[in-house]
Amino acid sequence: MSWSKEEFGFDTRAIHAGQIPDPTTGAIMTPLYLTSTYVQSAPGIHQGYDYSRSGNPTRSAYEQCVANLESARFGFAMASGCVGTATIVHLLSAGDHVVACDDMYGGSYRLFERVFAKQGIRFSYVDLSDAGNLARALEKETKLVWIETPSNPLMKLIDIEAIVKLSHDAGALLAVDNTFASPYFQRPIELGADIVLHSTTKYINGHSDLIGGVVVTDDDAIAEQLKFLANAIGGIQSAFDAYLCLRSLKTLGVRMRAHEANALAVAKFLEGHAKVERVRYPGLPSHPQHALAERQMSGNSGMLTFNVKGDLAATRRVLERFRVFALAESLGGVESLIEHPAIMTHASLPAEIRASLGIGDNLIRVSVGIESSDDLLADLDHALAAA
Ligand code: P1T
Repeated sequence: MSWSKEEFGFDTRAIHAGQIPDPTTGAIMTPLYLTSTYVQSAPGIHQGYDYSRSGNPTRSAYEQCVANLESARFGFAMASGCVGTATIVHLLSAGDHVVACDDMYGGSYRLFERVFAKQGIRFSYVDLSDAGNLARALEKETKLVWIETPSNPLMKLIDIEAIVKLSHDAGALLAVDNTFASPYFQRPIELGADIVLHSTTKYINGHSDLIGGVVVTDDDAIAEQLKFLANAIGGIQSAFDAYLCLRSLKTLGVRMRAHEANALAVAKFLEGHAKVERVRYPGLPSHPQHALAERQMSGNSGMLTFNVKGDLAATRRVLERFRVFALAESLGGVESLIEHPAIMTHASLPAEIRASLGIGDNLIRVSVGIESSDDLLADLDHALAAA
């Protein structure tokens, strides 16, 4: 059964796509195939699987489901978001050029600058929240445009359709890191993007109990190359973690609706708080790109940032006072997390770049979970009193 988006809604596909009752037992849930290899009836004659780096039935079911939710045909489950990013950049060769957005996960920047730049791939970092800046940054050698929208941590949005057009006119592929929105709220491939990346550590798994990534495409030729790279490099996700992600996908819609409702309540509360200087949440009319958010996404996740009125010491006092929010890196889990980008998730960005972007000492990033919203607001109020 194809579980097409024309015929079935997102929540139905999240529960059924890529999955069939086990043919040998009728088990309704996809079994966890803990096997490295598969018995062949004659050399080269097997049932579609020969070695679990190349393919595993649990991983395949999950890859089909997540690709379906991104409105695409091919998914490649990787051991982490970073391996997914690296596998995409391995599509390029020495001498190629990449234009990337200026605000992104610090680990992606580190991978580009400290691993791939050494291998002869050049990167330019540009504020692509103004698509016109892309036209000025494209070069003859530009083979890939890399965007993260909403961006980590500044919640900037990038107009995917505008960037698709400029990238394709220049002969470059567009890859979108869709981690912050999740496929529930944003599907870049429907807007013309070539490749989507997720750190599935975040919303897709949603329970903060594994590290994973997935690369999705609807293009046969790109899929062929990604399949080759996933197997050749071997950064694939374990069957057990693929099983957990497949299980988590079933509640993705339910969780995202709950994250959105809580995040909107938190964003409004913070915007009205005397100790808060600024809130960045695309779901608020005060977000400079609120209109783009409404056009490009069907809603907003649990991610937001705010600036405390005060210096680093005041911000530290706030961060150390939470009781429900946990002070921790990562995001997208059912539990609320809070963190300090300059010291934690974005410490790998050079200080002068952080300063020029606006990742300052009083910036706090919040991943709003799905606890009772009153408890979250009370916790914020209690912590902010220390500012
Ligand atoms: O941690 P890993 O699964 O390898 O994913 C990397 C990654 C890629 N893209 C985005 C947008 C991300 O946020 C991340 C990881 N981010 C964090 C750990 C964080 O706290 O921001």
